[in-house]
Amino acid sequence: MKLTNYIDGVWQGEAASYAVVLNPANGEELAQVPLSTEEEVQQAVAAAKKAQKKWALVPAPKRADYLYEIGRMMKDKKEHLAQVLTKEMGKVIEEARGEVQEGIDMAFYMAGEGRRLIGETVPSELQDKFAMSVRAPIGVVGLITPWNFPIAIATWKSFPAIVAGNTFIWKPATETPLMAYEMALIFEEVGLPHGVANIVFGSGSDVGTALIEHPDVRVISFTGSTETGRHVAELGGRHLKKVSLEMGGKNAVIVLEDADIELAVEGILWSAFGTAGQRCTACSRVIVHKDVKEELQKRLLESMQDLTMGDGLDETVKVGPVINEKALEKIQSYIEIGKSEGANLVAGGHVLNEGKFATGHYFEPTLFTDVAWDSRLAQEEIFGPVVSLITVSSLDEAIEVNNSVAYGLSSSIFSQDVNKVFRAQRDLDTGIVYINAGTTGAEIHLPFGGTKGTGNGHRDSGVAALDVFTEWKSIYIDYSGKLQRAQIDTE
Ligand code: UN1
Repeated sequence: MKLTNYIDGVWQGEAASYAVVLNPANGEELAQVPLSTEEEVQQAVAAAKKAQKKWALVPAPKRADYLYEIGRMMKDKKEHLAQVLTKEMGKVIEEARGEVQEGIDMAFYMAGEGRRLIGETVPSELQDKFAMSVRAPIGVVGLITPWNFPIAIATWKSFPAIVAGNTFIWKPATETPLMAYEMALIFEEVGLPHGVANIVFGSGSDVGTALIEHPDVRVISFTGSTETGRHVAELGGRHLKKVSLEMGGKNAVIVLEDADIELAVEGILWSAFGTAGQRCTACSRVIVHKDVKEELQKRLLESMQDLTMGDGLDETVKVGPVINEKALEKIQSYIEIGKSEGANLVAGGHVLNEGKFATGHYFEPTLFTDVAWDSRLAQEEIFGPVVSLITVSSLDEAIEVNNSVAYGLSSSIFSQDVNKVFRAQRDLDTGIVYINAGTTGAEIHLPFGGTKGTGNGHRDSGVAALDVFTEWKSIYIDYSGKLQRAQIDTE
């Protein structure tokens, strides 16, 4: 199947060049994705700009009605969407269903915002004067989304954007365009007015750059690597764009001496090896108290034996492939780095490429122990199924090690001591903290994002997402019939 861009409600024609989309589980060709140029971006922005004027005049509860319809349709198509998602991204089907559910939840949640979009009324300093602030739409927004959550993250950005009265151009990751194609079909089926939702496929350096540089695109919301995010911020800064960034993580599970070890093992397995470790929230460090290190390590190793690998469409499979060859190479390079730094490789560490694994991109769930907290293995994002066990002697040390990385997305602590967990939630320097759960599984009605190298202060999801896609507008209405002067006519 040859995909086409979706601009102004029209599926466009042939492109000059295409990239091939492969199923990471078996190398099967799924589609060809157009590599668009600046010209297509110009067209899409023009369409979005034209549509936005009208869209902003549609009352917010009516804009929300489209989101209810989109949510219902996603619900009807949930299984189909999950199957396509597993094929193009590789995550196991159970997780793919979960990701689609995240998108459905976002549709209904943001549709509810259509009847709120709450502003503020405050008293004026002056008599017979009324003061209020409203959330105004910003205009045309650009959404750049990653391959690891090709549908959920797109909904985190596009749904608040449209309920608030903006129109958007979405550049999905080149590796996972099929979710965008499926969403465009849904936009079309629910009759979303043309030009409100536009999709332009292509590379970050062409389509992404053109979007960021276009004077009519007022917001860029980006999720992806810290390296690319930095570039987006620099370019966006030059063009005075509002740029919202969600980037990497080096998330840790802390296991204290009084933890429920079985529960901690379950949490670690799910967060470290789910999505083959390719979540920005994935657990890639376990910071364990020395008194329970041996027990935890033993139980982890035993449980890792049960992690069946294979094609994520097989319901019995727990760990699917990673996205592509480049990802395998990167993970492999960290195995070498870990070994050379003196960490102890106790499980996994290999690419699987024989038999049923021959045509896919599979990496064994991997555990290193005796990892130094300041080694590259423990500090850098790997984005694969690799966990580093770091031993500490106290809660204070655990928190310090947790906070030692350049990222600050998610953290978790397993302990039964209420005093310790309350202290930990205060002191862990991450945007998300879990108590007695792994580092993954954020819910869509809470702000999602992180501190330090993970972001630039903005949040996806929750009401906080509306801060990215609205501008505060303060309105003063003087009904005194005379010119009153603030700060001067104070009597
Ligand atoms: C991501 O990894 O980029 O909290 C998003 C979670 C999911 C979202 C992850 N709900 O793990």
